[in-house]
Amino acid sequence: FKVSRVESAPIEGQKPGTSGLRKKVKVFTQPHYLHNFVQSTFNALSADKVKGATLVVSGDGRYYSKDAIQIIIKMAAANGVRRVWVGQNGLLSTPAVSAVIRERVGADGSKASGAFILTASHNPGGPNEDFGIKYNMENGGPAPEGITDKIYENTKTIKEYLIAEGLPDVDISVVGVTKFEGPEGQFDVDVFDSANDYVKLMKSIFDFQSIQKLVASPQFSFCYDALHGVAGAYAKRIFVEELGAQESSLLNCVPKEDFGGGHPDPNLTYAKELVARMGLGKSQAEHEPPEFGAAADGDADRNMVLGKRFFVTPSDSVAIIAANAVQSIPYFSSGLKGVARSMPTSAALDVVAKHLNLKFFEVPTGWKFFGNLMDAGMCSVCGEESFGTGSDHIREKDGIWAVLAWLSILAYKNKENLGGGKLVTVEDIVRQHWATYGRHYYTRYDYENVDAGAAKELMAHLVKLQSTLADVNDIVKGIRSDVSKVANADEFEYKDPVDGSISKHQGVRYLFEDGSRLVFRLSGTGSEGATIRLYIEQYEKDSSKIGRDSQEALAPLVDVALKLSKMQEFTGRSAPTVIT
Ligand code: VG1
Ligand code: CO
Repeated sequence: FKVSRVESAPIEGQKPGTSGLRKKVKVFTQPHYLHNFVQSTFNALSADKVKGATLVVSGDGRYYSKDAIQIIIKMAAANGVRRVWVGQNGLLSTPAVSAVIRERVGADGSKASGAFILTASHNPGGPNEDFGIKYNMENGGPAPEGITDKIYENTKTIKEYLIAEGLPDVDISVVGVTKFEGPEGQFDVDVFDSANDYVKLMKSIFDFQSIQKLVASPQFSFCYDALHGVAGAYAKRIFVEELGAQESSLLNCVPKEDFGGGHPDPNLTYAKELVARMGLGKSQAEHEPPEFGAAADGDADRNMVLGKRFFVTPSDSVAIIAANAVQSIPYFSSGLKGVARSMPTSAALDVVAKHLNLKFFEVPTGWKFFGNLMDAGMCSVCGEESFGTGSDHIREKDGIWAVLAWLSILAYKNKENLGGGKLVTVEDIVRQHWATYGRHYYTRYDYENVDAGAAKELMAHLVKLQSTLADVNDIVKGIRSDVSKVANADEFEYKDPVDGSISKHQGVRYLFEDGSRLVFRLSGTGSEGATIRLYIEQYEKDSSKIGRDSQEALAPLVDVALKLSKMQEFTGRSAPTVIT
């Protein structure tokens, strides 16, 4: 092939958000749009991460992925990349990409130095929906802000991009290496099995035998919903072939370009089929629900964990995993180095950290902030309220890992029971946790696709209000007398303890005297308009009060949050789009 230099010009709006660049497919398929972003990324990396390097390119299989992969292969070749690794059919979950960067060794001894991940995660897919791309670094984690800022700057000044001419499309449905000759020498495309490296890693972390015993027990039953995302490519291998679950326990496990027309977001609103099966829907399930259910998002880095007729909040989930990891999961048997959560995630993890005397960190929203802590050996388990849980085995959150962690805890707690005793259920584990550590009532209200100007005004109003605590308390008192006083309010700012970098404006917080919190922030993953997120939390230590319905328990705080922010006044919305 030859290298062709194509003249181009900046296109507006290519700023990567919380997790890469996400836009409608129609935006991505404009002339030069993807090309500009990819070239801007190459130009933001140091030369040794491009020339002669090995790159991974794959994603959640959504619409436009296959075309994008061929474009990126040709641009990589033209920019002097030595090899591109592609998961079969272009499929690799986000956690699997992270594992491949960190673990995979090519037949010739090569190691990858980075990856383009093609996903818009939990956003819908298809010709009229979303596409996305993000770059991950040599440690397997998302590019830090220093790099994403540089990429964005490059998109504003780009004049040309490089692409290989005369390089045919590579058949990515067949495993094997295809070799090409370019002006700078050989260029290989290596198509490999999407699941092997990941499955091997999971087997090195968990005790698969003890999980097998749980799964085989007649007292236990299991259900997993991939929402037609890429998790399906792993679920069959791990849950059915390795752990012995029945094939009928897999729902929507065939990856589809449009996720079957659904919203691949594992929460109580969008994972409808699973929710009904678990006996949590409005209509009662026809059969006795399974003991354990879980779902993943499009790129399989998120997870929702359910028990029979029981929802585990993601904030509780990470706290419970942290509290039980050392006994239940071989990878952690020598102890946890520390734990971390994102700022809006509930303080359930904080309480565990305190009890177990663990290092604890609170970082801004988005997985990239956990990476530095893990690289420095300061954090083993971390999580977000947005259905993200993970550990330092990779540098992304990991949906299937979280399910295996829960199965490990269940297997451990039921070691003595599987012969015929009464099963310790998911609900038992959560209630026991609340009894020990107290309960953090928690909910998140999302207002999606709000007018961007209105959302900015609402945030500006909250930032301004936050600076005069006395006024805030006058307003709060006027709204509800049964809510405690605001003790502190601020805009969250984070100083990375490893590299000293500072991230500002990460959300407005109102912290109450009794430990309750209201947090407001704007989403950085949407593709249209703005999404306002409101996070509401209340801590209850009194064991006689930990069994309430969470929406009911939080009603007074919700009332305060909506009035304090003038939500309806600014947005015109009388109700959120989604409550989780
Ligand atoms: C959301 C979540 C955040 C998560 C991010 C990426 O970001 O709130 O916790 O890390 O999505 O997850 P935002 O900026 O929209 O609130 V994923 O599975 O979309 O990569
Ligand atoms: Co995701």
